[in-house]
Parts: sequence; C-alpha cells; structure tokens
Amino acid sequence: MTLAVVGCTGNSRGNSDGPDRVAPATPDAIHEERPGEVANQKAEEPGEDKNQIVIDNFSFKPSKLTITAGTKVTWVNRDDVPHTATSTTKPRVIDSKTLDTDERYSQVFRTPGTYAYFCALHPKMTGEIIVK
Ligand SMILES: [Cu+2]
Repeated sequence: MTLAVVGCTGNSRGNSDGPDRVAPATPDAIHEERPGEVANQKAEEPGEDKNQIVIDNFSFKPSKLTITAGTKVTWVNRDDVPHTATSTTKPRVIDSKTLDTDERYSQVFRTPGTYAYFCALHPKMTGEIIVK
C-alpha cells in the first residue's frame, strides 16, 4: 500500500490542539519490544484479549467496548499506517503516542463513565470505552 492512499494526513495537523505532544512513553511500552525474540507468539495472559482493541483498516475494533472500573484496555495497531487513540475531550484520559504497525498502548480505566476517543491522524476514526 502506498502513502497516496492516506490522503488526509497533510492538513490534519494545522488545526489540531496538540495531540502530537505527549509525555514520554511509559516504561511499559519500552520493554514490550525485544528485537532479539522472534516468531513464537508469547502466551497471552488470560482475559487480556477481550479488552484489546485492534486498529485495522482505519477503524477501531470493537469501536465500542464496555468494561468494569479498574480494567486495562490495550490498543494494538494492526494497520500498515500509523494511528493514535486520543480522547476527544480534555482531560485526555486516552492519549497514546503515534502507534506504528504492531505497536500498542494500554490504559487502565478507574472511573466509571463514557470515554470517547478518536485517531488524531484520521479524525473520522472514532471509538468509545464505557466504564461501569
Ligand atoms: Cu489513524
């Protein structure tokens, strides 16, 4: 796939209110990647899958996820272009950095509520976390 397909990235930066500027990655994100290790899928922890949101083909799947307070949600980018998961309102509970292919971002939700988010690079991509 070529970059030409993306199309909308060029003008989406100028009027954003700054989702590009994020704090340094959490330590979590760092030791997840080990270039030396290969191929074998490491065993997924039970129960992790159902709270995983896969980003693929310019959408969040599932786009709506209902969880209980205290649950960790992980976004993983399976698309071949970068995406983010970014709260649509402030304060930004969800605020991933740009996720390249196969990168992931996790967030624990401790407070009940509805958390709408979108991709800062492709604002048409939206999703919602409902915390009970
Ligand atoms: Cu995107």
